[in-house]
Amino acid sequence: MATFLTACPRNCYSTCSLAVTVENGRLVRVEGVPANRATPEGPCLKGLAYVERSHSPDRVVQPLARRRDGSFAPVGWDEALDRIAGELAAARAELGPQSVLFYAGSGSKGLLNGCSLAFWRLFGGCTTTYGDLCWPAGLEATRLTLGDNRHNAPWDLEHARLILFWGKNPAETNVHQMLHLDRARERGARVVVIDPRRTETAARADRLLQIRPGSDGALALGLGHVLAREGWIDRAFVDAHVLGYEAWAVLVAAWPPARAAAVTGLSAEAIEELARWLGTVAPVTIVPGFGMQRFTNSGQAMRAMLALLAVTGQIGRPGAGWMYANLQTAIFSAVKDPLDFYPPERPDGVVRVGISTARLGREMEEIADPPLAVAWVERGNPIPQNPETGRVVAAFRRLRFRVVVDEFLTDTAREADLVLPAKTFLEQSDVIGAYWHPYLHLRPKVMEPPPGVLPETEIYRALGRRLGIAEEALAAALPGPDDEAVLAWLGERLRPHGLSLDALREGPVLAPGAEEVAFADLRFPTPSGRVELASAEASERWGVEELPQFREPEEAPAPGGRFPLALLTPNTKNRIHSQFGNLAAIRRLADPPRIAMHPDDAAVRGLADGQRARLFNDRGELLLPVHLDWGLRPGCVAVTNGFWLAEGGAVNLLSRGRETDLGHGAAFHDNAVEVARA
Ligand SMILES: Nc1nc2c(c(=O)[nH]1)N[C@H]1C(S)=C(S)[C@@H](COP(=O)(O)OP(=O)(O)OC[C@H]3O[C@@H](n4cnc5c(=O)[nH]c(N)nc54)[C@H](O)[C@@H]3O)O[C@H]1N2
Ligand SMILES: Nc1nc2c(c(=O)[nH]1)N[C@H]1C(S)=C(S)[C@@H](COP(=O)(O)OP(=O)(O)OC[C@H]3O[C@@H](n4cnc5c(=O)[nH]c(N)nc54)[C@H](O)[C@@H]3O)O[C@H]1N2
Ligand SMILES: [Mo]
Repeated sequence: MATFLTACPRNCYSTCSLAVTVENGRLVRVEGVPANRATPEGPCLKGLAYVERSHSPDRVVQPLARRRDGSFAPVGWDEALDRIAGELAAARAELGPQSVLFYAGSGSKGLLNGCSLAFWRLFGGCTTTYGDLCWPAGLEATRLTLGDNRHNAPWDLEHARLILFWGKNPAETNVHQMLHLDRARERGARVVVIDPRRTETAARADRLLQIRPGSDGALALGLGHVLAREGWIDRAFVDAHVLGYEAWAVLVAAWPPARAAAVTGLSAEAIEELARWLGTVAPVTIVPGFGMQRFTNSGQAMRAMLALLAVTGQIGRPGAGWMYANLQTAIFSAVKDPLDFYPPERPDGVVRVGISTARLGREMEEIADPPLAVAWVERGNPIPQNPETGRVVAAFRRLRFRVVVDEFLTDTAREADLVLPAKTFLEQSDVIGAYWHPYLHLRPKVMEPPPGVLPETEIYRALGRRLGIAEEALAAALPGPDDEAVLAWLGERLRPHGLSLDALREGPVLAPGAEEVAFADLRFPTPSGRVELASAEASERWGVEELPQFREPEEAPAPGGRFPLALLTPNTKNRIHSQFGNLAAIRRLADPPRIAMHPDDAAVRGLADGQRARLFNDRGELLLPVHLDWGLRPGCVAVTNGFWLAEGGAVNLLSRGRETDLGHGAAFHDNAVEVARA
């Protein structure tokens, strides 16, 4: 029996440090690591469920080939790789390497993930996606305003006296933040939640503002109006560090609380009160979530929200600031690389960064010169998770050949011609960062994968050999096969940053230069060196107004229209998107897919609690039981995302493939629907 320090690599704020105990090659225990000041209390239920997940009988542990009837049969590695190499070589010969789509999702963090694209370059190139499903509207809004995505340490929240959870539900999506929230409350902090749903987080708040979805920009402008009207402005900060204050003041002058109230569905009194708190309580931390930036107007909304902290001088101080994304650990540039989010600004003729991930299905079908023939998917489950599931399925079906590398037979894997098994985070060493706390982690190999499972790096090596790629080229792109070689490869990448594997073996390590208080030096790496309320870059790059004007979301539901309800598809406690829901430990405790509705909305449609109903729009429909929820804003319905098509709950059958105004994100919540008796 041995215990190892590691970290959870899921795409989650918390990125918990974990102590995992292995006995006879099996994971038997998962515990917390108090040395991580952000996640001292240990794993959530999903983290504990790794005990089941790592050895689940449902894991894919050998290559599987799809039969004509849609079922899968095991095949040997030689046969699988020969077939894949044959299909890849044929597509390359006939149409060129860019007829191969390389699609990578957010299923697992790690430095080794970068090896995949290195392989596809050796293949001669490929087509890949730009943008991101998760957070780019907010990232870009923050970058345009502050110059960089950094924030105060998670535990610094304890110093805040006013905390706004604006479209974020940490009680489910960042459970460790609740500890810091509780400590802040013990010190007397006031807490406000802005969310159309009465979330678990709202239970810990002094106020809940149940805003109309997609109208946060208008709320921010209304709050700004009151701050300016009352003179609750930090003049010294504004004069020294803010660009565009005068123009912003003109903009907010047109947004008295009555106007903001009419647009947001909140009362003018509530807006006045929150503005008074923002103007007279300090320090203030705004914790905007990713959920509220999934609209076609959210980049501008985020800029309007961030302006509230700039004009009140609540940046660069303990307990203050904008806690959106903390990329202090992104030292290997994985997320800072514009290729992740932007279209080919640096076309190199090898990798065609040519498909918007938000419009995956449509653009897979439409892309030409060359068109796509083959798809390779790893770490992602785009069929249920990308917008417009129907189009994504159709696009995959049109291809000649599909390969999916995954731990489980997901919806996307079920569409593949060949499914290759994936390792788990316990089966290959790697190094990971985080996007909330500032720690880097070594994630050591703590057990052998099941016989028949190869890590992606070894899959690529075997495939490369079959494709005739030179051994030296493969050795330059991939670490060696055994754990010592992987560790040496990781060590080489740590060294230039003054980090060592030995230090990381001892526990979580703060990123070099990690700041407890971000922007404490009041240097903002924007074009002007100031916090930019007016941004020329915003309009040049994205075609939006220089100031964060408010526009309605493209698909705002119209009362009395065909689709009068707004569909929210947030995340939920016991899954990470489409992961974990297949485990027995989770199924025992988590809700099945269901349509949360306000009882008044259900009553006018003749729907009772538990009754099966049809949730639909022009793009698709789901048949699910109704769950009456007095905590939901009327006019909204909610189904958590991440359920599989195979379980009848894939919410993206209803969403449209469309981008956010900034950053090439996916406007999942810009989605009008109706519910009727089934
Ligand atoms: N347990 C768990 N944790 C997770 C994840 C998970 O799947 N499960 N996923 C991880 C990832 S990748 C992400 S992106 C984050 C996401 O976690 P969060 O940042 O919390 O984002 P969401 O859950 O998408 O949405 C948060 C809230 O936004 C609200 N919301 C929706 N529309 C609006 C709006 O127009 N205005 C306002 N003010 N609020 C709105 C929703 O009702 C929801 O309660 O969580 C991470 N952590
Ligand atoms: N309607 C709606 N849709 C949404 C959202 C929403 O709020 N509403 N949220 C969006 C957001 S924020 C996100 S981040 C995306 C998430 O969507 P995806 O990035 O597709 O992530 P997951 O659903 O977590 O699926 C990841 C897959 O990777 C597999 N995997 C895990 N580890 C490994 C590994 O080491 N190797 C390989 N090869 N595979 C591995 C898992 O088994 C899983 O099948 O969903 C988006 N979709
Ligand atoms: Mo995400």
